[in-house]
Amino acid sequence: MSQSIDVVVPDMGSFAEVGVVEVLVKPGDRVELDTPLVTLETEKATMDVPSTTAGIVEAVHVVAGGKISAGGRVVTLRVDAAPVAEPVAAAAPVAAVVAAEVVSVGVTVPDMGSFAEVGVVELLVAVGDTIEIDTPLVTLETEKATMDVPSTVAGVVEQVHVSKGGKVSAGGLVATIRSTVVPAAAPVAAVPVAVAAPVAAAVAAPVKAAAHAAPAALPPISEAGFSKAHAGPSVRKLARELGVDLGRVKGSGPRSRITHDDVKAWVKQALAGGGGGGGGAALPSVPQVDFAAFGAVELKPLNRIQKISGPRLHASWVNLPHVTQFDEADVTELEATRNRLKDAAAAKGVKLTPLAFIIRACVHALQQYPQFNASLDASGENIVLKKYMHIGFAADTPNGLLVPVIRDADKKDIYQIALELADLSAKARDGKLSGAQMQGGCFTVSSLGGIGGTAFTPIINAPEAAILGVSRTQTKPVWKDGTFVPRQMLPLSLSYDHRIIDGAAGARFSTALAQALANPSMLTEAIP
Ligand code: CAO
Repeated sequence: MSQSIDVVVPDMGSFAEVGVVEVLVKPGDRVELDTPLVTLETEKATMDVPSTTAGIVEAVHVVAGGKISAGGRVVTLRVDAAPVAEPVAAAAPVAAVVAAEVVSVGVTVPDMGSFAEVGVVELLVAVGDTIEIDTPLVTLETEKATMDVPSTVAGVVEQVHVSKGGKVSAGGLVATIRSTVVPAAAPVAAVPVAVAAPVAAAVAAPVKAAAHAAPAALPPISEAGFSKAHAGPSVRKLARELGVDLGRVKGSGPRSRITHDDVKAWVKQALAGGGGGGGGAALPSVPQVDFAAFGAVELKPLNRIQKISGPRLHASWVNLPHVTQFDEADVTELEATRNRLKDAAAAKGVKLTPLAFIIRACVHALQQYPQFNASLDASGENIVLKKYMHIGFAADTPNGLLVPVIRDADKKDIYQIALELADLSAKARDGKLSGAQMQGGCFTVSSLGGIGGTAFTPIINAPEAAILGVSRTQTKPVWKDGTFVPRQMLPLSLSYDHRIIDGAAGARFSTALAQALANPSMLTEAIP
């Protein structure tokens, strides 16, 4: 004979109308005593409502995204009427009198359907770890799913037989666990096990003690992002426990899968005030939109360079208060000089583009205003003034944005700078830049002049203090000596870190830059 039992939400203190964030069972599921049924979330904590008895889920009365209060029905369970249960405590003495035996138990990969040779994407335990039944041991990933292999026994991990990046098939040994068990001959089976908790218990089961307060500094979980995040079940559980919105965590695993370490690192960064991965701890999240609901879409993963540069640009954008100063430099004389020099230079294999002159002009301005050749130190209390002048330039490559660095630009004339520009640009486009060729920059120039545009707001290449954006030179009427004359004007967009450079210094720097660009003799001089 069977009977139906409702499991209700226990008393949750002062909370009413609590959000249902996850429904963990569906009709037809078999649950055990304490199997989590739903996850609820208040402003302060995430908690599972556990089943108060073993049985089959007959009906689920809540939906993810809904609200529920204490006493509200969560599920109805069909429970087999069992012989009157002995108190659980009765089992203990029986087990205790039987000599316990330490054995090594091999945990193997369960049947995974039609999959063989499945990739091991994460090892979740190490030799010496104490684990419980169901502690996830490894995470496997097929083309279609990510799954954890749980331990079948409690004990201490004696040996791990798989390695990250390796392959396993059903039946393969995952780990050996040293476990304390009751010998098979012991009369365990004879011990009555409490299969049906008294019905009354269903009314007021305490909220599972495993409920974890969400750290106050972490942003709230956005369910849409959380549910779509590429992560295994145990990572999801950990994220729920720590109150981490998985949608904000960048995955470092294969195909950007989020690992346990990613979740922990994100929390550390968020609590240290670092903004939590790419999301920014205190930043409101961008709405998640199902684009496919509005028409056909195609998913194109970011390339390697975008994955690296994106978070760096974002970090600069959210951490550095940017101000962009716009100006124009009269480059009429400079262009005349460049045209005069460029054929002879080309004969020697040097392409004299405006950028070489612009970098020389930056050297002049940086020498006058050393706070632009500086960085704020990690404590945020000191300015590091650099006695060297390595200037980076943004290079547009088929693989994305790269910033090669011209070392000691202050010691090089325009010809040397032009040669290095061509060499480093070619290497950038061919993917042949070394790490060292992109390090140590003090100031960056981003020239879009060869492409077009009148002005833009470049993002500082943090921790540098400023970046110069250059747009396309245009011939404009300029008022000079009582009349309009055609002049070639180069648009400048100087973004600077307002923590260490004030507005007046920004305007002075761009004025000095414009003056240097207007006087090409300053730029073509030989470097002693
Ligand atoms: N106004 C008008 N024409 C300009 C100009 C300007 N400000 N700057 C360059 N040009 C011209 C050059 O003279 C050259 O013309 P010719 O071929 O007729 O001589 C042409 O534009 C192309 O120049 P270039 O690109 O070969 O050389 P460069 O030194 O100007 O630039 C590099 C090199 C690597 C900076 C450039 O190729 C590049 O990648 N630019 C994009 C940078 C970028 O993506 N920035 C945005 C980053 S996000 O902040």
